[in-house]
Amino acid sequence: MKHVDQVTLTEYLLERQRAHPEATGELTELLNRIALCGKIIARKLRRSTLTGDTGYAATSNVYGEKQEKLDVFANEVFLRHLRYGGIVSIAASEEMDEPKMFEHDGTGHYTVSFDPIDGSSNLDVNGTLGTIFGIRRRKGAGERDHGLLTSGRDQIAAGYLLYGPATEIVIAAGGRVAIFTLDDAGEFFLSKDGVKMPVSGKAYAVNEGNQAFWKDGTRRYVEWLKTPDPKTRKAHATRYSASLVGDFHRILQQGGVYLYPEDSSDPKRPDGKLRVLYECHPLALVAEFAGGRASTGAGEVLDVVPGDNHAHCPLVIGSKDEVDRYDAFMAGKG
Ligand code: FDP
Repeated sequence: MKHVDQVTLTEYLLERQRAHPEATGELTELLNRIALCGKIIARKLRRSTLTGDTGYAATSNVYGEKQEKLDVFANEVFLRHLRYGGIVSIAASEEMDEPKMFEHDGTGHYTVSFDPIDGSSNLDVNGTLGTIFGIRRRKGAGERDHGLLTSGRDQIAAGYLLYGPATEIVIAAGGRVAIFTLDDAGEFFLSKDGVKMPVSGKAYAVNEGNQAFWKDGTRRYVEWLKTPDPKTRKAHATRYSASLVGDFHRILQQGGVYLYPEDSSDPKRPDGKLRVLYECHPLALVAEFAGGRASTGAGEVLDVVPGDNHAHCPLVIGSKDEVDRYDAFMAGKG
């Protein structure tokens, strides 16, 4: 049997903190709170198809999308546990029109952006789900949105929770990516440290039903993914789960590429469906720290500065070789 060091998330974070004598412990506390939110959400999800907690709430979000009851629940869990202790000044979520400014504003050193439930269409069918988060240091109180609307490179940590056969939390911080798995004792234990994404991989994830609305470069690229390599006679395999977190988690460990490109299906949303602050920036940081890449097709996702807190951008994320190749196709060199 493989020997696994039983290192808890807290122990791991405290060890990492020791390498930074100037650290106050607030980031460790904040990451622990996010992990706590994940445990609470996972507990609710486990029995939601029995308890009647699935299905739509009476509300819609800012994008006009009907909110699931569990979207609303998960958003409230985050707000409840980010509120206390004066650590977080602003929390911005895909499910709220405006960021929530906590009352102790002026003392909280961090801003948190999050997507409480990613892959909502999987809620009713017990499919894979996730929660995505990005953490920035708060800028001066006088500044627009306290520094929330900045480049993804300003994130000091980011990551996601995955609710699958096991609940896992993936944290990218200090140039490193680590995965922790929730066990029956209610603790997250380190399962992989220093995660490196393979430089190329054989899986691709995209909603091909949108093909008619794609740019020519995207269409030709996906054709290339499906074309067998003359040496191996193998093409890339389609792996699309309708959960960005679920697809990304596979790609992080086995390589490949996920795309939600710009498409012309909705003139109000030419940059595709995904939101810069809540989905694209955090996962781009995880990808980059693991040696992968995230591109819009015209530049690095981490360099995108969102115009508002619900801005969108195209996302092509995964193994470096596959993302480089996408950029080449978009530049007409594919
Ligand atoms: P969802 O809206 O269901 O939360 O984050 C958005 C997202 O899911 C991704 O998780 C997923 O990959 C994608 O949208 C699914 O969108 P399509 O239904 O358009 O394929």
